[in-house]
Amino acid sequence: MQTPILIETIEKMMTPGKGVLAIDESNGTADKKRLAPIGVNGTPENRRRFRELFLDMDGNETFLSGVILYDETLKQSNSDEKPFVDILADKDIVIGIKVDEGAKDSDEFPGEKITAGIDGLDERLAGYYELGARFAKWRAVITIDTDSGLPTDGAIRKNAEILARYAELCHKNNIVPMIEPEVLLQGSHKMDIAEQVTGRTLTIVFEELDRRGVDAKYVILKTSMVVPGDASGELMESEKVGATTVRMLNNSIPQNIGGVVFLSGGQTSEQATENLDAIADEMQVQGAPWMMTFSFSRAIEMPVLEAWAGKDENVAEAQEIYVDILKRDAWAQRGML
Ligand code: 5MM
Repeated sequence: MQTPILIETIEKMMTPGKGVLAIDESNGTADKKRLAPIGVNGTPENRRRFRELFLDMDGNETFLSGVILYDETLKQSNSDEKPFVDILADKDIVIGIKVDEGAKDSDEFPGEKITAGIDGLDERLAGYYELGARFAKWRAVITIDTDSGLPTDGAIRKNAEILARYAELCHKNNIVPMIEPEVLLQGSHKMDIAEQVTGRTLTIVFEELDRRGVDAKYVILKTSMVVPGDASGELMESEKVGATTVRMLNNSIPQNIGGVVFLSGGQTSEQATENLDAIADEMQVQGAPWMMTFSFSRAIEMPVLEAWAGKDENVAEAQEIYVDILKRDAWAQRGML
């Protein structure tokens, strides 16, 4: 493990006023959740056009410090046959790669999911480093269902053990691990439950990282904000989201963590931006030794994709919307909305 490489990656990724675009949807998610809703067929070429819209736009480097790609995209090019990785390298945007192979239904923990993809990961990481990736992302999924007693500590622990092993392999390959134990916002739980579950999950994840000797200083946490379940009937108030999220993080993560980035989790673009801004404000109020920024997928992509609708003549208008969202997220990252 060469710590100067990891430090350089983290410093670039956590540059104030910039964030990380998560455009790492696996083919199934890209086809069903991104392209189908705008009436576009899921083909390799249409996925390439979707990625081009976001990756090959003049000026996106003003607001993006990094992007997370999917394997297919890492090997694709723009319409002029310039590889996306070269476009990103020219802009000094750090390249990340999703390396998990999806959250699968667990036999051991009914109703819960365990993320697959550890087999052969060491070799895959070495190959991705050669292709230019400097960070890698692994997503575990934690479901809240209080009626069924979910999540169980057993499933959280199992996912945490796997996250720790993945992080260890990343460091071995000089790649910064972006660990993403996503606590889903889907459900009827109130915000206090979301705070408890997210805090418990992060505590267990960092216990397992520590047990494996993974130094949190060289790790980026990708986490959910603390928000009420989408079927809870509880109003989402940005100030409360900011205060609760910062409190939860201060209680659950190591002070020396490399950085914290937030997923949007199904919030609207506006909600995610406002909540990010409230978190930045609250970090000043409560004090927070860690750096944070955004790593949204849906909250950046969906309005842009709707404007694009798969038509070349809509690219300019869609990219105007894109840059506007990035600009607002970059302001929100500094609490300047
Ligand atoms: C939770 O999903 C991650 C963040 O996206 P949102 O901001 O929309 O919540 C995202 O990086 C996710 O991991 C990718 O979209 C890949 O998803 P799949 O379902 O293909 O693993």
